[in-house]
Amino acid sequence: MKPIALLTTIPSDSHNWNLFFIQLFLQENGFEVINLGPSVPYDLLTEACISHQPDMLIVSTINGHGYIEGKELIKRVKELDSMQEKPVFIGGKLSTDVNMSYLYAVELESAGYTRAYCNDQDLQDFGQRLQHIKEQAMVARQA
Ligand code: B12
Repeated sequence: MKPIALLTTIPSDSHNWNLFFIQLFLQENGFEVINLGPSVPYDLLTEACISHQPDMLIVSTINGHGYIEGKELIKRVKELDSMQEKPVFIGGKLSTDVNMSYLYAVELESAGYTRAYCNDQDLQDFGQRLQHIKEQAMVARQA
């Protein structure tokens, strides 16, 4: 059985090609992906976390509101017992300004994300982390 990645975005973000791209990237890296699609309300996301029990959560957001709504999202997700120890990543276009993007990424990691990505080159680092999470999930299933 493959590890499960729950893929979401923030409530205001209606872009979806980024979601398709990340879905394919996760699938190529050996994950079963549940893609909640664009404009996901917080309550729908927390319900999906409870019902699917994912091995990790990925937030892809590019509309520029990720640094605001991403903070509310992680607060709500980390209130769930089942998600407290699970890795949660956020990435995409946090801003059109490179320096602001890095500042927002730091703020989002302080808010509780395992890692916040804001540069297309970060996919290499993300891919390496996926391998680690996949191995951990397989070990946990065998235990
Ligand atoms: C297509 C597009 C649209 C389409 C969306 C169509 C659709 N069905 O998705 C339409 C026209 C509807 C649209 C609307 C809007 N858009 Co628009 N849109 C774009 C555009 C041109 C391309 C986005 C895209 O699909 N790229 C293709 C995907 C595959 O690439 P990507 O999204 O960049 O994802 C890559 C990375 O971000 C990264 N990534 C993404 N997620 C994650 C997650 C993780 C964990 C990791 C590691 C990496 C990662 O990996 C991907 C591959 O490298 C961009 C500009 C641009 N050139 O990027 C603007 C852009 C995203 N839009 C923008 C804006 C502002 C809007 C609107 C607010 C415009 C408006 N005033 O109405 C609305 C927002 C609507 C909403 N409520 O969200 C801004 C966002 C600014 C910001 N981030 O600060 C951008 C950047 C344009 C700009 N330069 O100003 N948009």
